[in-house]
Amino acid sequence: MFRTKKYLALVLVIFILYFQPVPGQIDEPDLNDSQIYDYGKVKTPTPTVGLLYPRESETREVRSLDGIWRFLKSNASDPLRGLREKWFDKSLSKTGFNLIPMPVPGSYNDITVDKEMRDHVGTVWYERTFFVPNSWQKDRRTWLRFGSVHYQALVWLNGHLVMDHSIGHLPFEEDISKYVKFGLENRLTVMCDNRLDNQTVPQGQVHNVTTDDGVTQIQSYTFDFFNYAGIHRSVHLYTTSLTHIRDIEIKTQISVDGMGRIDYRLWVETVNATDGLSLKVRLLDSDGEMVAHQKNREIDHGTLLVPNVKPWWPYLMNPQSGYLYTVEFHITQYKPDKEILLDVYRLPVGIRNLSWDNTTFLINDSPIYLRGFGKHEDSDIRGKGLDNPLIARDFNLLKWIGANAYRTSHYPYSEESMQFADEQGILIIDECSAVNIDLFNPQLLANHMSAIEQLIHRDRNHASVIAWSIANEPRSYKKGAEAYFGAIANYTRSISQGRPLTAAINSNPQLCQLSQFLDIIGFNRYNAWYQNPGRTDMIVKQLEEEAMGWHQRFQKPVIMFEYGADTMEGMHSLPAFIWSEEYQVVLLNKHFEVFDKLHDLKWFRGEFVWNFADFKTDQSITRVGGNKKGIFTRDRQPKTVAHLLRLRYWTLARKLNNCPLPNDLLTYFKPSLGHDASEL
Ligand code: GCB
Repeated sequence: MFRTKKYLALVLVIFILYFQPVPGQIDEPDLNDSQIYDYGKVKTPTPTVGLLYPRESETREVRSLDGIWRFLKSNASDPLRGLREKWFDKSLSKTGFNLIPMPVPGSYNDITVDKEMRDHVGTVWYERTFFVPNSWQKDRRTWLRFGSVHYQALVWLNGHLVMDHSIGHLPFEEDISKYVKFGLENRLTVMCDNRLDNQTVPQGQVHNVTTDDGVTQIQSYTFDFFNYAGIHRSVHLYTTSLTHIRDIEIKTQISVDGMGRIDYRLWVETVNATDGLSLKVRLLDSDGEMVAHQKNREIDHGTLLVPNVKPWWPYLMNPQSGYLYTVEFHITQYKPDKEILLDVYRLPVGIRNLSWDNTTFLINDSPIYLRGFGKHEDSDIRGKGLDNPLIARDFNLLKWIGANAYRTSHYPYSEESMQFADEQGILIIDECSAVNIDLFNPQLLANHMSAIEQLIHRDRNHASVIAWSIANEPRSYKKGAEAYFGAIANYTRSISQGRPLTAAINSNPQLCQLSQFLDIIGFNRYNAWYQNPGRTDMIVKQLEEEAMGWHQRFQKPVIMFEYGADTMEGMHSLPAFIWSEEYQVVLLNKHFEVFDKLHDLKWFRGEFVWNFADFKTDQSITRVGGNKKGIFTRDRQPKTVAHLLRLRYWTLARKLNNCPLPNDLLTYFKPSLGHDASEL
């Protein structure tokens, strides 16, 4: 019976993939710019459950499946051949094609020296084998979890389809206990499809083009970063007891008398009766000392009170930033003669307040001014693959430069980086993967809502996350945008978990039909770069007027989410000329002048340079080896401007939160300044 169901599911998947509208090739819905749909009929996503980050405990084991997998690239002209021929039924080596070694996690694009591999459009196949011990069989569940695969993944275990997930940059998992062979070898097969169309988030188009070698498919997209693909984040196996904690939601608050409060909800998956189940909760401080505890007959919710709480503060806003407690949940069961421990899960938690109104944005009742970056997950060879040394280096650079925030432009970043942000006190504007969306349509809305739902579900327990960004540079000036964004914003607000809504907008205050639905207005503007290139004398007035325009029309706090200039490291020019290091210095300096004026008006709440580091884009005549607007090079070394930005960010931190300055900030001038930022 079960086999029949699985068979039908596979047929359905093949059918869906086969008839998925690949633009320019098969039927495309007639999307026209001016059509306004009735979005009220679009079903909201089913809330995700599960996906707790895999953590070991007394009751849970975690095993990594990272490493070198076997890999096969399908022929671009026949991406579904592997499905038709059921390559998942046997080892990929039986296909007769050449398999190559492929690191997981990682993007596959830059691993080989093959242009076809770099620019591949369509499906690729990954495979590996693994063993699980017999001891995992009894009274346990075995879960298989992917940190992310871009864009669509189908996963088979020993030939059974166990997962199907779309939208890159987000985790997914399944209980595989029924399919796993305990004490024997297991074969795991993944098909990954990188094609983007008008309904995917982000959107793209696949076209047929005629080349010297015949007709081939190419992927086009309007967003400005390379569409890296593959198994981008770690793959884990983990075990739980049959009765176990499936999901946790945390909300924190601090009252005026310094009492911290943690409200938690648990989703506990139980087997048979829930009689005798109880929950013990312990809160440990960063030294591992217990500071609060509770025994609870209700196993699905409760509140912990924490006297004299140590609040979670952003970096440089308080000497003790990024303070994390650990909340420990124990599910036990009372039998007549004993108490059995069924599950333990530990979650790091920062306790803080977050609030905002029409002008201010407060953390622990103190106003926040954000100084940071738009970033990318991008590096040489690895592409968008999870890379812990890179994450650690980036956080060291953020701290060196005195930043306190970044936006996860233009998609959810790895869970490991979110954990770093909590620990280091770096504030996150958490963005979903809706970049440059256009041609609004109901299926896009459904996928966009799902992208937001999965993002919020994944990241809601992070103290570092202070806002949800629902889109980057959407075509919010177009007819149809109001209905579309009204629907997206309503939905996001209904699940927003105490965070404000924002977006990075490049329309203008008069035309934008999205900003009315936001709590914080973020805008992107490239004065003296895309607008008036070379004219650094045309920044100040225009920028000031634009920022005022956003606030006047919407009466909301305003943040500049993007500004900057492409800069070739090592290219110098005096006087400054575009693309030179000097030009980036002058351009940023002019922006600082405006930011300082705006800051005095209170509602201007932050400045984010584009970009933290140089990054790879698709090939284009406006890009020299990628986007070069980085303050750091792609290999994370500073350009000249990094020193200027460092001076600014630290000066701001000193002025606003009176933090001590680093000794090497201005080595020569330091004695005369005596560390008093007002003299800088
Ligand atoms: C933007 C986009 C960003 C680009 C940047 C640029 O407005 O949001 O993705 O990379 O401009 O440098 O063109």
